Amino acid sequence: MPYREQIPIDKGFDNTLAMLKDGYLYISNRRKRFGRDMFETRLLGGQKTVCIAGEEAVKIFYDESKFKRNGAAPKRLRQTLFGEKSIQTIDDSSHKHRKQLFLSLMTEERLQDVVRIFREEWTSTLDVWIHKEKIVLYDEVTNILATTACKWAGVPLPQKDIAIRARQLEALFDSAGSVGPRHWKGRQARNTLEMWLQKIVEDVRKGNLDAPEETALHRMTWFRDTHGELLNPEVVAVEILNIIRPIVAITIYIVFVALSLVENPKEKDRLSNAGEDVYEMFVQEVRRYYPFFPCAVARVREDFLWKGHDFKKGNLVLLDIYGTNHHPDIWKNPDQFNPERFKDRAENLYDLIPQGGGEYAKGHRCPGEVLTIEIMKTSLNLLVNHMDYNVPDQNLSYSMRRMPSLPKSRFIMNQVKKI
Ligand code: HEM
Ligand code: MYR
Repeated sequence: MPYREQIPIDKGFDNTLAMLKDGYLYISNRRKRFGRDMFETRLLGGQKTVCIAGEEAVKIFYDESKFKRNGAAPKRLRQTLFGEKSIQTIDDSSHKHRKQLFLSLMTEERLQDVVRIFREEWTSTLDVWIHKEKIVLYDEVTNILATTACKWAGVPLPQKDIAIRARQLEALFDSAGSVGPRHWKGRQARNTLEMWLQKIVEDVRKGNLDAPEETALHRMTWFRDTHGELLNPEVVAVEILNIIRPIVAITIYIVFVALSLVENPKEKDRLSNAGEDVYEMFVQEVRRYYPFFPCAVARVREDFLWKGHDFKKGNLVLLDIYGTNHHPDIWKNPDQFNPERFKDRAENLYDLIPQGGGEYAKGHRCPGEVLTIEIMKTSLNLLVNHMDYNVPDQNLSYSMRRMPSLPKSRFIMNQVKKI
């Protein structure tokens, strides 16, 4: 007889409110209480859900024969963060085929392009910052990234629209983990942005707008699915947003980079004019340490037994991203910020998972991970070596309940100078 047991249960008909209340720590708090990396709960309308964490859990979660994504993401996420019929919600051959489209945009050359555009935008904005009494880094970098993302993707964005589009793109990720007005703002922003991009896709198809061959706009507009058909303009718009929106979301990581320099002043000295590897270690630790994506969600494809638990077809499973990045079996002193932990660390697809785990082409791991790391390294270099600034008194604390989290003051700087 294979070994079976009843895993701990977080009691209640629907614990969605408790999840929103505990935020990033919902799964970790219960794992600690139960002394197990796996427990059962009821979420999202009382659906039976198994929460899992740790390296072994990442391996099973990214085993495609065991889990699927279609029908897993709740409607409120599709209406804000993901969009309908997006890559996050498909499986098997159509997923792999579409994943190649995303990965084909991330060539060495194209990554250099995005970094170059970003650096140019930051540098010209710095000329404006030096004349301002103070700036809010989160808002400024959101605008810089919206401009960068549209330029890189081939999407026309007139100067007068930058601030408006940047706020709408921000609303897509800012609304995903919230209820009430903040959530509604995201849904509205999605409708507006999808309509804007659909029109652009139709213009490209009619020959009224030129999209350079290497851009996401061109590639996605002319991409053919596994049946050889072009995607509907609505789906193209959804997937272009899957490029532009997360590039804008890097603003959160950049603010956490700035915060980490305040919280760890000694690190700043070590970074000034240090080598590429030191920058890489630093941003890896920022991605591990600070809260961003709380968990990933999938559904059981067919019944299977794992570590004594019967996973039943259709059950929801949440992989604890934040908790795995702080798991004591993987990370020594997980709650200390220490970039040195990445020195000579062997690459592992299943332990550092701020942007998902497993292999890029086979599963749902984030195709924008290298781009994110490169943009973060560039920002760190700009903050440390190319500008000087003062961080006045402000509330830099960040909540473990707000998803996505970010410092309350959104990082105010004054006396900004170029160096
Ligand atoms: C998927 C995080 C930036 C494009 C994901 C996943 C996570 C994630 C956790 C889901 C993994 C899973 O479901 O198993 C992040 C974070 C980012 C970021 C924290 C920092 C801002 C980016 C960037 C791009 C991007 C810059 C593109 C330029 C995508 C796409 C998917 C995805 C298209 C869906 C992949 C699939 O379903 O196969 N990301 N990401 N992300 N990300 Fe990112
Ligand atoms: C992006 O894809 O735009 C990048 C990251 C956005 C993170 C937003 C996090 C908010 C909470 C989402 C809950 C996910 C539960 C499955």
